Amino acid sequence: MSGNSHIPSSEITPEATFLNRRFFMKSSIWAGSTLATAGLYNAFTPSSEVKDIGTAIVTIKEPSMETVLAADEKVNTFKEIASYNNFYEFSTDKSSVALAAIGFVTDPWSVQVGGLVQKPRTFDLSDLHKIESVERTYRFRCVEGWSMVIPWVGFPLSRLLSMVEPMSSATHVAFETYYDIKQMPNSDSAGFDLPYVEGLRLDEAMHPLTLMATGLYGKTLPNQNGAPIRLVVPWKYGFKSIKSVVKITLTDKEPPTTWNIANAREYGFYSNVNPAVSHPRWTQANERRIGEGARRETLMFNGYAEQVAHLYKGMDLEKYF
Ligand SMILES: Nc1nc2c(c(=O)[nH]1)N[C@H]1C(S)=C(S)[C@@H](COP(=O)(O)O)O[C@H]1N2
Ligand SMILES: [Mo]
Repeated sequence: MSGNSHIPSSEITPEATFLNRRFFMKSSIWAGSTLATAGLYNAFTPSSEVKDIGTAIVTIKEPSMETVLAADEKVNTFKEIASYNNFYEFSTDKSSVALAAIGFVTDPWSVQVGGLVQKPRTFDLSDLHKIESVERTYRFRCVEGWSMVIPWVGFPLSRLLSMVEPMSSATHVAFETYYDIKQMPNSDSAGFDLPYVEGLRLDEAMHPLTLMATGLYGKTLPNQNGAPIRLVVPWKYGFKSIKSVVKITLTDKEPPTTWNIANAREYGFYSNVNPAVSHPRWTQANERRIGEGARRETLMFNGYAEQVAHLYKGMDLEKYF
């Protein structure tokens, strides 16, 4: 069962609040008003809107990590985000995933973190809820050519990785989705081998934009969006953002990734959003923002070039697509 049982209703933020607050991020919903570690953030700005919703939550301004949306960019509605999904284990029809995933058991849950780390550890939900979370509104672009703007709740993956102390030999991070043919009705027809696996370079995984999302719109993550915990890497195509994660392994090799195994010509390991590198079936130069008519131009690194371009300095992005 998912549901919002552990979030007091007074702390659930109405959608309208997000629309007015896109330049601000809020500290942990689960941890109440706990403030983020100094050092990571350099300014705290209590917002009047937060007072309006009657909570003790303090907004945090993180200038370097702000999602600066263009003036004409709107946050997608909860309904749009929760009813148009890719989660092939449940269905390959985007509008059928929500219903197919309705009974998915996401509590109890555990995430096993190991490999090249000093302190391997299995995190259960209560351990994960103790990790300080933030709200981040990110553009999200699927390689098929649609996109949304999503207000996530989660914590930077770097916080989790720091807790297990990666060894200096670790260069990459591998992720694995929960897999149970009894709970996932489309397992045999997903079109690729399960469990779904993904990977990042360690520096990508440690980048402050990289989140483990546990909610959206201030609510617990819906099953169809990858409950109870999924990766979000906003400058990469959506398929890198692996859902319902149960295993995270630090390695010294580039990990295998589901879509690359399925079709290496179409899907590379990096999969950075790049309007200049085309895909054999879908243009990457522009995109259809869900809820809008006209197509939008796709931005380099999905609009996060300022924050992430340095990670790929000197790399041929046609080759490492
Ligand atoms: N385990 C798993 N994770 C997955 C997928 C999937 O089929 N299985 N689909 C990916 C793709 S292609 C996209 S675009 C995003 C969609 O996320 P959303 O439904 O929350 O928008 O999830 C990604 N993560
Ligand atoms: Mo996707």
